[in-house]
Amino acid sequence: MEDTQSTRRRWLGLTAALGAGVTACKRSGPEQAEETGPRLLGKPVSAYGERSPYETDTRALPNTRTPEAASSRTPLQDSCGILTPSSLHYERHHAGVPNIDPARHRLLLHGLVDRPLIFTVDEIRRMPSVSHIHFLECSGNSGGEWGPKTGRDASQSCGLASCSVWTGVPLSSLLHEAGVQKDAKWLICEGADACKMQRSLPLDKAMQDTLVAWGQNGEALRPEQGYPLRLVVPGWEGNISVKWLRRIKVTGQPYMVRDETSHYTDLMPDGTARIFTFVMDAKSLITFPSGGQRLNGPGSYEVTGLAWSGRGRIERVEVSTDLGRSWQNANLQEPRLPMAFTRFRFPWKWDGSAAVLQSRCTDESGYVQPSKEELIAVRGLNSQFHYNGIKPWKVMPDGSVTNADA
Ligand SMILES: Nc1nc2c(c(=O)[nH]1)N[C@H]1C(S)=C(S)[C@@H](COP(=O)(O)O)O[C@H]1N2
Ligand SMILES: [Mo]
Repeated sequence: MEDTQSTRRRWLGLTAALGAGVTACKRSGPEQAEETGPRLLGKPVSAYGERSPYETDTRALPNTRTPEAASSRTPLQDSCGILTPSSLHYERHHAGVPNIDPARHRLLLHGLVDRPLIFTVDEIRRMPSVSHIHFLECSGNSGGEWGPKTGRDASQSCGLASCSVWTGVPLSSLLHEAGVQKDAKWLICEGADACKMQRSLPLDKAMQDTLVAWGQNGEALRPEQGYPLRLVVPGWEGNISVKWLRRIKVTGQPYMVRDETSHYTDLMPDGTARIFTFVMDAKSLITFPSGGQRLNGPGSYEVTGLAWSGRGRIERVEVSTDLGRSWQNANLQEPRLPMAFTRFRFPWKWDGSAAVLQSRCTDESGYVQPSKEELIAVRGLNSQFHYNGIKPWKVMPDGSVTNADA
């Protein structure tokens, strides 16, 4: 520990330095900083924190008369780092957010198991848990990018994706507890919301890394994210991460439920449909500068954005500032976690002329994010889901930034 004298000497030194600075400011003009800070008490401590009243980012809300069966979007353009605050995590509900009392909620695990089990939320929370950072992305994200009029800003283009640290029990622990029988191959997972959302989950993935999560970003899940229990199926389309989880039935086959037949299938150019396209392919997005933002004159900027892949880690992100003629590696910020957002940064000197900025990522499987043209060449234009094409932003000479087709 430092003795009081040396602490005081350091403190005096600091105030002397500050004093000199303040005096210098006073001499420089009439707009001196008011001496409010040290004399007035600030707000008292509070039981649950709030952000600064000067911060105004919000989720983008849909223009719809049925907001219970809709989605809100994360403002990725304003994001920093790799985590999404829970209050800005995108939402996708098919029947609104149920109000569930955790004391009365139960999770039933039955079907092809030796011991059917009913878990209370307390019992789940008592089991050994893990915390993992994973993105969640709706496979309908960027659906508008298939068309001629694409998203005007990062949220509109790509805001059905967020990244949180999820805490929960590996689903494999619950399955071991129940004793999975040898004919078991699939799990039918059901939510407690009014639509009783169901999805069929292959047993392999359930055993590998799927979580029954109860925590999000250091506290309980938000009701919008599935409080008190949800599945987190890392790297797979958001729809299969069933929220408000209340039942898992172990079966020998998938059930071909509504959300894997009428939706969440991909109609191909030849009229056949892909089904059970679970994995989210690698994708990246420049968040700054992005549509709706404005550059304040030519000079140095840091182009930054996010990249992620359902197949593991992001290995490489390249940035082009010249309509795709040349590409250069961006810096990847650690930690670079599998199936999580990775932040990339790229120093750029803007000369003030019109420019098109694009990012292209490669994941650890070697998969390279396609251009819109490459994607359409394979998938055609019948698909609503799984769009992961490169997103160009256009910087205009006046500094405004728009989508490239504006
Ligand atoms: N029970 C239930 N689970 C659900 C949904 C739902 O409406 N009900 N929506 C799904 C869809 S389509 C997605 S993309 C994700 C969205 O999760 P989030 O709202 O936490 O972002 O949850 C999935 N799980
Ligand atoms: Mo979704």
